[in-house]
Amino acid sequence: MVPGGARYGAVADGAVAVDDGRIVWIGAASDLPKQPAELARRVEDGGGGWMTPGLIDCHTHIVHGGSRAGEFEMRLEGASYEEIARAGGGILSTVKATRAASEQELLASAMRRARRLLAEGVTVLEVKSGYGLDLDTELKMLRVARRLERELPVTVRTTFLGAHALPPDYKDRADAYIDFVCAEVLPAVAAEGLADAVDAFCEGIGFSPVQTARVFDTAAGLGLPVKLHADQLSDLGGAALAAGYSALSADHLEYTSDAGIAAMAEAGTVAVLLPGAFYFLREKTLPPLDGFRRHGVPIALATDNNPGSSPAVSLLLILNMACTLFRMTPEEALAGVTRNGAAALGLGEEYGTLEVGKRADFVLWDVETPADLSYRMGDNPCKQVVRHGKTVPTV
Ligand code: DI6
Ligand code: FE
Repeated sequence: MVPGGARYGAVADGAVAVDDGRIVWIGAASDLPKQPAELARRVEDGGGGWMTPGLIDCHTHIVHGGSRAGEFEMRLEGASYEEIARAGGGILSTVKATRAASEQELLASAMRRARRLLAEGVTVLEVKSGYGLDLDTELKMLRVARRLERELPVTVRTTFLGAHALPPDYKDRADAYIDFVCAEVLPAVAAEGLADAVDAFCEGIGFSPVQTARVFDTAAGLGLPVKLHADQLSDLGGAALAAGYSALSADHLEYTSDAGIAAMAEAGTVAVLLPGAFYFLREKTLPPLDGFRRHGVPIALATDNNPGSSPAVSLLLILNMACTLFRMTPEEALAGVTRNGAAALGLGEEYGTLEVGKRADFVLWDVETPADLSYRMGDNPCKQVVRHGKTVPTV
């Protein structure tokens, strides 16, 4: 019996064997057929720490230019997120800064933020485009996202989010912008192999369900899976729309209806909850946790790192917010950034749990119980991070 750990499928005094970057044996050390030194070329002692899978941040906009600290101040003086967006601030101010930034500048700022995540045991990171909204800048953002994987010890999955906001040059011509995304940008992104998935912002201040469906049809034609920013500020039926396209995930979901949840369950679409944005925008409507539980919809958690609604660079803080604000249990929260985070990226076969055959991505923690990961606000008890079988630096 593992103190505080029985509910986590925990193994006391466990051992893991790694070969060629994958887990080849895992279980109680007492079940090993021989002494570790007789079985392996190299043996490492975990020093009594807890081991979890590498953490997965399955929804970020970590590649972006500029800062929105000024907008943060405006909101504290009374302006709402939607008012700022409608006045040309918000997402569009980040679009301006991202267009103006060089690839090198975008890479440097994204690396600075990503390092903070990596220091807390993140080994898989999703990165979206969507602050370019023109062909060149969307491609630039995705190239930077791909470069992140070459510069840092992290697995990156990229998502094309061309339908994130309406660029100023298409003002009052949203359908024409969607035409452009579908006819030119998405095919160019796919031709360069720059996106692993396609996302859209289906919202009053984003795109309608009909426009979203057009983007999804184009993605399907190119063989790319979809995800959706759905039902964040209002219920436009986004969750059901995403499920209709067998989306990997529907994300945010504060306003999702029971019918939307049922459709997600049916399609196997993961619910990605983003408590950082809920907190930062001071939302009042909670995502329907009980509905997801009742229907058996897997729940993932992510930082949503972005300059407007969640400038968070700590996934552990997100675990705390999920427990405190959404009343998730620490066990649900941990599953949200491991097993279910992997599923939200279509990586469930390779990542997210400690199992034979999966990638040897794991973290050793200096904690008494896994609940400490959600409990200790602002702490970072990460002792060691192993990615693909190799210890990686975390600073
Ligand atoms: N929903 C969000 O919370 C982010 N994007 C989206 O579609 C916010 C992006 C921003 O404000 O820059
Ligand atoms: Fe987002």
